[in-house]
Amino acid sequence: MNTSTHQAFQGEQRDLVRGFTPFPHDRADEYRRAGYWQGRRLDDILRDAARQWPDKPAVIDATGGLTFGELDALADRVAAALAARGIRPGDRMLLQLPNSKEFAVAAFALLRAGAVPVLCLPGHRSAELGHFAEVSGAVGLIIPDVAAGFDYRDMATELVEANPDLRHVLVLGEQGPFDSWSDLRNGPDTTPPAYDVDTTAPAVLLVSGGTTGLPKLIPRTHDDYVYNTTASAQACGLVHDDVYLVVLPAGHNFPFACPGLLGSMTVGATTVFTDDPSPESAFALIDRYGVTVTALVNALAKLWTQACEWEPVLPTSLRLVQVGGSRLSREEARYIYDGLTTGLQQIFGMAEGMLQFTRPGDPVEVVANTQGRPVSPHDELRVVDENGVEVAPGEEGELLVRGPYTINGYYRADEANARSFTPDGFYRSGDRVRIFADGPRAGNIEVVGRIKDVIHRGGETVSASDLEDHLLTHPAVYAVAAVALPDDYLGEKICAAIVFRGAPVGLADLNAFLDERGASKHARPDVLVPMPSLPMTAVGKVDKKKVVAAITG
Ligand code: OOB
Repeated sequence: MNTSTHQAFQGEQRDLVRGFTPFPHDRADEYRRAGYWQGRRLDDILRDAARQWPDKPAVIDATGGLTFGELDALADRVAAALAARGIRPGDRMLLQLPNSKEFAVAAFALLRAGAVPVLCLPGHRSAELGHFAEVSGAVGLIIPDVAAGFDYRDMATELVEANPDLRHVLVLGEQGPFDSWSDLRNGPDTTPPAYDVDTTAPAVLLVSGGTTGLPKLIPRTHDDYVYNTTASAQACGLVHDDVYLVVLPAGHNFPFACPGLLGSMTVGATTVFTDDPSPESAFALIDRYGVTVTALVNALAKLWTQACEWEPVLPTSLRLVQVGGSRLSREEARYIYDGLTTGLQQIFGMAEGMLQFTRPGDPVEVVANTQGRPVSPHDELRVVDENGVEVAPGEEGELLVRGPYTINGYYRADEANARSFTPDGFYRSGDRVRIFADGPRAGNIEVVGRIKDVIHRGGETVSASDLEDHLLTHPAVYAVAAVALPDDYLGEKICAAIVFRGAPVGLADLNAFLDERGASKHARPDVLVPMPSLPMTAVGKVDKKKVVAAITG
């Protein structure tokens, strides 16, 4: 590389770290000394897998498969083509492909080129993508032509008009007015230009999972994310012969790296992709490839459990089903454990970093009643009251976290950072939890709800998750969201949006049931709205904003 090109590359990489909060030096040193941070690039996970198991299938989808050797060579080839088009190390690129092996090719090609993928979900639309492009300063995007009836090229046209910095639009399928992904993929084999990588700088930008406002960007560094994947793979006891199924959107942290696609690679396990989460289709795939591990959100885990009652082909090869992303009541956990698999593993995770897992082999008491314990011995957890003071062991409070793979700030978001991080670098999760201090669950966490998920009814503050838990014990209630509706007299009134298993139950009967259970007198729904299903976020969590919008019109 000549000197002026080298300087240009350095410049791009400097721009990447603008608005990025690095780990403080003392903690970084500690994580290196502990052996967690190894100075490895994220795409070295693939490089190393290709060296060790070149002929083992790495990724499979409906159109075929690629071995680790093939995927590695393809990542190089596409990376060289990206570089030839002017995509520089440090550049950000929005990646929004459906679940497919092309997602893996694109993610690794970008990483190989030194570019930073912004991992969007297929359900994101121009409002989110425009926001990600603007905040990240992305130079382009990679999209499918049409998926699930939505034309991503139309959205790209709109985005490019509003944001001329998006110079590279690559389309998988019919390219329309843009460039063709296949041209890059099917070009000649070449080696991408070499460059230095600072493994303490961001490798990928994840998007935050909140349902309030637009998602924030979450910078995950090479060092922390490599550790995230290897530690997750270890906590799941993932082995070479496992077969992992990506059924949640592949760009979400959970199926991408907890342990997901990346963690599977660290042990040479094969990853199968599907963009059809229906039990009928997924069970057939699980059977065909002998899938042993997968990651689900609650709603999907319950749907699969229900389907076990009638599907002719059952997912018997599964040894571990990770369930996480939102609260799972004890009844729901037990339902999944009994009906789908005793290999249930509860995961409490966040794109911001910290992960808590129950472990294979844990007693059912722990698996069904807790959300597990930290993945790293160096995860630091604090449970605090509303004044930020630590509560007594076993008491409820807000969870603050810090550790070897938890971010120290959102990307280019000073205001949010001032709110979301303590001066000593703890992330305020907004989750209300307790950590069991004694008994058979000692050391494990329970997520009680979101700090702000409360309904202010008259002078009372009612916890939505409390009420949801009570209602979920009713045999006719399949799913529920307790939400606040505006009320002239009370300020807010309590609404229960309920999906019933069969015929709906009336409000008076439900309230009599709550009386019988001894639920707090204040936590009684004022309004009951039966729904065929609850509206979901892009990854499949109940979206309460949309529930309220659906009810209030
Ligand atoms: C995962 O990540 P995100 O970033 O989409 O969402 C994080 C938030 C958490 O702060 C918490 O509020 C909620 O989702 N959450 C749970 C939960 N797991 C996540 N709430 C209750 N119980 C659980 N088990 O959702 C995510 C990331 C990696 C692995 C798994 C999930």
